[in-house]
Amino acid sequence: MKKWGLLTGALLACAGAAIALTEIKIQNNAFVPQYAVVVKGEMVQWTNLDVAVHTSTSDTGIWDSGDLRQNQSFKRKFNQTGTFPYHCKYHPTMKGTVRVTETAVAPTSFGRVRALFR
Ligand SMILES: [Cu+2]
Repeated sequence: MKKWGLLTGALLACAGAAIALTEIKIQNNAFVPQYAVVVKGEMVQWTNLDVAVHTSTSDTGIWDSGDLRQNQSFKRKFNQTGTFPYHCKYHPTMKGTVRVTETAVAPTSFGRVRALFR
């Protein structure tokens, strides 16, 4: 039942033609998924589920979420194509990448998504 509710919500969000939102969880000192592919103009939202404070900080200084406490989120719209690596300021092992494409990538297996980052 809950699953269907979530699915319906996602479909309604699409029907409303709102800006697509890709959600990245920060959980157990990791970004999940670590690799995200979005289309130009879409939003990415990071939500920290850990008790520890984390950040989403661009490796090249493009963005910095500031401190995200548990259940806090940070949203950013990606208007340029490219590959954008980021990390957590407090935990150097926490790394992630957002890849922004010009057009939608067809539904992919993890392998195909991974291949985009090579
Ligand atoms: Cu962290």
